Amino acid sequence: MAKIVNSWNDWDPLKRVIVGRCDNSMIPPEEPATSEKVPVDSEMRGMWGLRPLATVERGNECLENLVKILEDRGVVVDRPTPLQWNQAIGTPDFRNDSMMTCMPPRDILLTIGNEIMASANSFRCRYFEYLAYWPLMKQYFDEDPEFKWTQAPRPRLTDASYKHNYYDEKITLEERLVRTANKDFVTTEVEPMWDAADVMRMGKDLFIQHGLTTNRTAMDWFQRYYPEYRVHAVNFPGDPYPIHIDATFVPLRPGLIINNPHRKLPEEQRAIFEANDWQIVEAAQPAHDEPPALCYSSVWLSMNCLVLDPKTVIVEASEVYQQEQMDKLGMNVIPCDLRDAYPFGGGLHCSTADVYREGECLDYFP
Ligand code: ABU
Repeated sequence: MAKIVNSWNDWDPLKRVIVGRCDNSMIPPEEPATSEKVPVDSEMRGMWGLRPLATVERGNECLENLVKILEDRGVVVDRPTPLQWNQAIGTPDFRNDSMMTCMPPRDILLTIGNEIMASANSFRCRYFEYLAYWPLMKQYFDEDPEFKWTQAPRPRLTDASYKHNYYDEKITLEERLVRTANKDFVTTEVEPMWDAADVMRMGKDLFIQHGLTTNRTAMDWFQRYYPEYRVHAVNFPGDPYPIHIDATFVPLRPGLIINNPHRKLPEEQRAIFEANDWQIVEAAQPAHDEPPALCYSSVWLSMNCLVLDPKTVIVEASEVYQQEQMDKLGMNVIPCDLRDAYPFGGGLHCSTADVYREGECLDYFP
């Protein structure tokens, strides 16, 4: 029996990966956690339902572009099994009129070593998304005797999990920034809630973004679950919609990180990198002024790249400035046409979840 699951960071040579699917994707109905994320002027506000079929087909076409690039380079690609996401769901604690999608996998699955853990998302519409990955988890479980198949404690997501009236349509960008600076987010601390895309894995260190999708109780939970790792809470005061670390602070190889220039890591949190001779470089400007239509994410998906090994990176094809910068930083750049998959939940890193990268758990911050 083979070893199938192993990954400790985002840069070791990638050998096996999950790529999401857009099938049956929904714009979910508003709920306490999601309304906070959708900008006031977004064309998506107040709208919900199945995403138009033509956009789903085009999104899937983009994901196939990525699959082809990966397979041509010998990477094994696994795909989830989409559900009918338009079904209403319920638990003893809440009801929701629909689910969302199985894009992007990065929000749901966290791979640390030989363990893949399904996350504890704060969006009710994402409560059952893990089911799309369960056939793959069972396959890995059958084929890899060391694979640890784990589900983080499921949050109850009762009304007590959210600050009510936190969101107000009149809130200005400046007021949002004050909230981010004060680490005042829409979730409460009654239970751990976290998206896997808020966790940046760097061997023995986990850097976890505190923001709209991950709370402080989650940090505490991580430190107790992984006592042998160092868990660092990080936050980026310049981000009015702080969600997911992978369009903000992105490692390319040991010693090198690109940081969103609008979302700088605060001085005191930079110390650990500087003390260990890591270079933090400001990411290049995005090539677009606006995200594509019906997209939750920002233009900074420009830096949401997929590192294949410490010298090779896949960057979105239209993001010419980011490609140019990666090239200057000594990376071989592979462009991939993926922009029309952005509305389904993210860019190249978001659209994937690690299964196997060659390498071991190292201490980069001794
Ligand atoms: N899922 C990453 C989104 C980050 C951003 O909107 O900038």
